[in-house]
Amino acid sequence: MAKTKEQLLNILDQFQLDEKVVSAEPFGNGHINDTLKVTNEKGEIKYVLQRINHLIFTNVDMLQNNIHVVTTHIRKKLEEKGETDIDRKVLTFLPTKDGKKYYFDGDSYWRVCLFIPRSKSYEEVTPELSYEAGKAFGDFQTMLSDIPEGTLGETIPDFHNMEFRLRQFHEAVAANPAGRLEEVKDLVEEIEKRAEAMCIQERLYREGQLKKRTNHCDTKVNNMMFDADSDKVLCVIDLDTVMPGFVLSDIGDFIRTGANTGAEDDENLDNVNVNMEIFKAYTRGYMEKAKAFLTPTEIKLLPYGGRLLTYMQTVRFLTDYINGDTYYKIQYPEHNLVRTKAQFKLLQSVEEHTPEMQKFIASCI
Ligand code: ADP
Ligand code: GN1
Ligand code: MG
Repeated sequence: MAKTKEQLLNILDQFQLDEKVVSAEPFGNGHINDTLKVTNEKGEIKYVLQRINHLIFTNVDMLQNNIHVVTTHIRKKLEEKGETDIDRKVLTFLPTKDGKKYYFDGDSYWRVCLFIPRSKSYEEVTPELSYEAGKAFGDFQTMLSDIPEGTLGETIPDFHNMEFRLRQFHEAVAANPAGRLEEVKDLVEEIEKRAEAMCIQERLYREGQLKKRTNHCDTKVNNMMFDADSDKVLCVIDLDTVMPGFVLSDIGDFIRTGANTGAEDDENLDNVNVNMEIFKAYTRGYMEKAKAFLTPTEIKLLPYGGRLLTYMQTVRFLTDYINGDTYYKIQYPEHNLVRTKAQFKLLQSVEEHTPEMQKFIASCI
């Protein structure tokens, strides 16, 4: 439900803010939550207000508890390392006046964090930024690698479980609720051809050869803040999906987003290809940090990360299109189909470049 300015200010008033705030305006372009920037009387952006999509994150208590554990853990690590300027290096969420981690206004769940000053995010990256991003996500996983098993819940159960995503896809195909199946049958066939080969992680896990670790699970380029002056990464943001899962998520999703020469919803498929310079830079940065904690089995799997996450996203967009757009926010009726086609084009490009990717990763070890 859309909120008036007065209602938004009233929501903000439920939180322990240090300053008087006067406006909350839309910010960012996520597909799931609603994000607003909040300004003070001088017109400075001070806070970020988010409405949590509780149809997707159904357990808001677990979600906010996970985020609390992760941000406190990172803060402690940064303090131990003797870092300064810590409020710009980890998100700081503010409690409500009655000490809760979120506010429920009767229909929506809200949270507030500090806006990170003198920072910027990118929708597209250069190889230099990509290298920084690789190091930052490698660091992020390293810092979280000693959170004891069982501490964090799965905020979306089986979020990056490929077998589960294929089950949802098969259910959509069988039910065909929006009558769109005929139009996408070639894409359905392409998904089926690759299905078995894309479920390696789940099989290895069942056989006891792969463990779960704490992943970010949404390592899109715009989910990290860079320092406005130095272009070094300050902070990893968008922590809703930080949860136990398989290791390929955090290399794969960056390659899927950062190393795409086109847009995620590009209508011109000629624009969409994998940018190998971005891939190499990210992988080099990531490996520098992640080498220390990766097991030999995980290292063997890495070259397959970009392919897997691009395939998974193709499956998820297509499932949503077949279901009649019930999950992702769309801007026009064919949006999920356009996203599916662009994602599939990217997958084909990643497949073509797989031998080159394998060779490069081997050279980083
Ligand atoms: P979404 O779920 O909508 O992707 P994000 O948490 O990623 O939400 O926020 C969207 C955008 O808002 C980010 O890409 C970033 O540019 C900006 N942003 C979010 N949180 C902050 C923050 N604490 N400080 C500065 N900018 C932020
Ligand atoms: C969603 O919230 P946002 O837009 O960063 C989605 C990701 C997808 C992505 C596709 C909770 O991320 O998993 O990869 O869209 N998040 C959730 O662009 O489903
Ligand atoms: Mg985001």
